[in-house]
This record gives sequence, structure tokens and C-alpha cells, in this order.
Amino acid sequence: RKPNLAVVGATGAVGTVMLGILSARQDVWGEVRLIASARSAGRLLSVRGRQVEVVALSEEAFEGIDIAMFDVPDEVAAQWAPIAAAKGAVVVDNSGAFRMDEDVPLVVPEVNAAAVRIRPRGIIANPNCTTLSMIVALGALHSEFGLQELVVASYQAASGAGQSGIDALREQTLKVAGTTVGEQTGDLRAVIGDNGPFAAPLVLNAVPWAGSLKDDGWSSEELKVRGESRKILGLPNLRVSATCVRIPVVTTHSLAVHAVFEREVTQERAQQILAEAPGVVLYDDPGAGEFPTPNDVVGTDPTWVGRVRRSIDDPNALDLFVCGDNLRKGAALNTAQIAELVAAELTV
Ligand code: 11C
Repeated sequence: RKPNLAVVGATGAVGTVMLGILSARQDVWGEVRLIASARSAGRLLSVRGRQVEVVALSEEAFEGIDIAMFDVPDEVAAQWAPIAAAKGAVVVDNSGAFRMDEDVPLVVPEVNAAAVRIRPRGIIANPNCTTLSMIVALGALHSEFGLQELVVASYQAASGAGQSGIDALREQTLKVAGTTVGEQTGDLRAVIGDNGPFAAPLVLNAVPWAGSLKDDGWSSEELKVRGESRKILGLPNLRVSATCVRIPVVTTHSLAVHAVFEREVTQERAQQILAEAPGVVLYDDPGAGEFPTPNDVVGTDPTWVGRVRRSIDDPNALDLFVCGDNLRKGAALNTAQIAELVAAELTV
């Protein structure tokens, strides 16, 4: 029989994209059960061309489920993923609750698909959307050149903060539309008032902050990029410095990457590797105005790469610009790909 799937957090920003992905990809599932908070129970959502009623999160909701995808806040996943696993489901969790647990694999199918099989807790973690937006391209370059160091700056979309991030950016945009706000020191703060989930007004601005404050001035988001990149690539000593910045884009994270390798690189070979890598699209002809931008990429599945250059001062280093839809490959698509790997194991 085909495995039964639960989507936990079906009504959120990622859950909504997930239902579209499940409707478009090859249908490997038996029942698809939609689970959300009690507040959303009873809602009808469309998946695979059918209206499915959302059920409230409870232990019984996992009865008969083989694989459960979680797209919920960390504390909800921390509480409920082990319950789902104890009921016999393999959990694919998109929160930060288990990613660095050594008994939980952190999987990107194009990079470390085999890791999915070793899951002593019955939980598989899906990386953070910022890590995911660059790691497929970097994994391909690492296989050839041997990665030693990453210095990255992110340009993160509002939807990384969930539906409340999207709503806040839209509200802020309405407040400044048709005005000259943004030209005087601090005028955005005065007009916007409520920043929503962001640390400063986002519209017409750039905010160098995502996540929570950790030791020595680092943000949680920056530490996730470091720790998760190391774990996915199997490079526990990889040197990583990230600066995470939010920009007024609704969906699609971008990163400017400086990557240092063990071996000498060439621009031509790097472009060839990226052009051939599964899950990557090379779009790199600046003379013709061709490089990825978030708006060109939103709604698509691959990691898009452009501006590939060999560092002028280091023959072992590349500079490049990557864009990835943070709700698709950055979240729902990667989760679906992991779940499909598990489904292939379970389907006999
Ligand atoms: C953001 N990357 O853009 C974050 C959201 O650890 O899954 C995802 C947080 C996470 O705000």
C-alpha cells in the first residue's frame, strides 16, 4: 500500500506551499491528512484536487500515519514530533528543534541523501531556509574543489518570518505608498510604528537582523547557517561567517557567497559544475543583464546561481550570488523530497 502522510501546520505559510507541492509532484501517498492547531480545525483545504478537512493536533491525529511532515514553531515541534514518532510515524521536521541533535540527520537530498536512513529517533530534520537557499550549489562545488571556508551575507525575504512577515511587509508598503517617506533620518520608524516580526521597518529598508540574540553579538540565524552547513556537508571544522539581513522582498532568499577551497578554482570550471548540478540553474551572463534576482526566482524549485567569479586576490576562492525560493526549496520542497525518499523505503 502507499504510505499515509500527515502535514502538521497545514494552514501556515509553508504548509500552504506544501499543499501546492503535494498536488503537483508525483502522487506517492495514500491518505494525506491535514493537521493544525485547534483554531484551524474544520477548515477545508484543497490538496490533490480534493477538499480535505483540517483536524486538530492530538495524539490520535497520528493514528495510521506513516510519515508526518511538521511545519510548526520550534516549541510545538519539540513537544509533538516525538509523540508522532512514538505512534510509529517517521517525522520530517522543518523547525530548528532537532537539527543539531546528533541522533537526527539533517538532510538535503542533492547533497547527503544517504543520511536519511540513519534516524534513531525516527525524526529527520529539514534545514533552515537560509542554509537551504545556498547549500545545493555549495555542495556541488565542494565535491570538486573541497570547501574550507564560507563568508556569506544573506538578503532574506519577509516570508521567512511566516505569514505575519508577509502581512507586515504588505501593511508597511501600503503606509508608504505614494509618500516621500524614506528620505529623512528615522522617518520610516515614525510612520510604520509597528514593525511586525522585524527588528526595524522593513519597507524601503534593510534590516541586519534575523532570529534571536546569541553570544558575542551573533544572531541565531547566523549560527544556524554555520552549524547546519557544517553538518550537511560533513565538515565539522568548516570556517563559516554569516551576516543575515532582511530585505523588503516577499519570498526568495538570496546570499552573496565568498567560498574558499582547498584546490585552485577557475570561473569556467565552477560555472560548468553549477550548470550540471542537479537542482541548480546557472544564470550567469552579466553582460547580457543575466543574473538571478529574487523576483525572477520566486515560485520555482531550483537554486539559481549567477555572478560566479574567481576571487581577484585568492586563486582558491569563488564569489557568487545565489537565490532560492525560501518557501519551496527552502522549506516545503526539501521536506517533500525527504518524505519521498522515506516513502520509497516504506513502499514494498
Ligand atoms: C527566516 N530562515 O528567514 C528564517 C526562518 O530555523 O527554520 C526559518 C527559521 C528556521 O526568518
